[in-house]
Amino acid sequence: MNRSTPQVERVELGELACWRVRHAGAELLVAQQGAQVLSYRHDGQPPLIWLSEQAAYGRGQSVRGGVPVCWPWFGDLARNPAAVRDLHPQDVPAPAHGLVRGLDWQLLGIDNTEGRVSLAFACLRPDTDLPGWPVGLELKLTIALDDRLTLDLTSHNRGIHAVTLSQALHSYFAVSDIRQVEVEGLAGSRYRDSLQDWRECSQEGALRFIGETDRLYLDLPPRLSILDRPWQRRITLEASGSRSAVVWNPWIDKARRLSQFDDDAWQGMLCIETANVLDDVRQLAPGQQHKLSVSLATEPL
Ligand code: TA6
Repeated sequence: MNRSTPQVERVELGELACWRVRHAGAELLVAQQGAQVLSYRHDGQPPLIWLSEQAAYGRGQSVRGGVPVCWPWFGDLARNPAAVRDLHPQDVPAPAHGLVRGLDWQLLGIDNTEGRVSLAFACLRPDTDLPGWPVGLELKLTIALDDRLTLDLTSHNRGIHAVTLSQALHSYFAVSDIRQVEVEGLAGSRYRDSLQDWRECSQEGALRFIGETDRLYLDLPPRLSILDRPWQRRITLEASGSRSAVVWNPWIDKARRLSQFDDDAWQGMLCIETANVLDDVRQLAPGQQHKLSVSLATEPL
């Protein structure tokens, strides 16, 4: 196979139209629904992006794993700042992680130049009124593969009112054993612990895992990494347009309650979600844009 010429092919997984990209010894799989990265791996190595073995490829539901897009709010709307909550009608149920991860997105184009393949998607506000989608707010995701994988999530306020967003690129990473990895770059940052009634805590040193973990970190540097000694690698995340991230592992009990998730799958995955949450939510004035980006790579130890 010619390693320099990227290959892009359309494939069907269950009910979902997907795009498989092969380039420079790496393979990327993206579902058009939700513009969801499903998997990303380099030949001969364990995957970077984790995909559940119980994944269901059905219309209207997010696939467990990959990088679901959480927008125009992250998580439980009720736990968001008032400026984000106020965008959504009180009397309308608000799905977890917003409105777009199970919607059909439109492929705007595939660009294949200079050793970089990028797929651009747009999520258009459905004709059927979708309460909670701020009028005039447009959403695009560009997914680019060269020696790393870069996701750019751009919100553009073409409306006449200011809009405040919380959002996340909900990235699931594959790890050898959650009990033997650590997250670097969080030291000294404050975080809200959703498992301790959202109280504010401070991170001492690198983060290691001894149980269910569900934390929203704030005031972060651009670079975080997952140090995985058993797999002799470090996964790096370079963020821009973001000073916050969510770190999540369900551990044993919650794993049993999750859809599309083997009871023991908690051992081999870790979510680090590049975000704009809590103090880091973003207000867009009319005409303004905001780009939330993350670039993923792996380095040998
Ligand atoms: O990002 C962490 C989190 O909010 C967890 O609390 C857990 O609910 C996870 O997202 C998965 O959510 P989902 O709706 O995809 O099952």
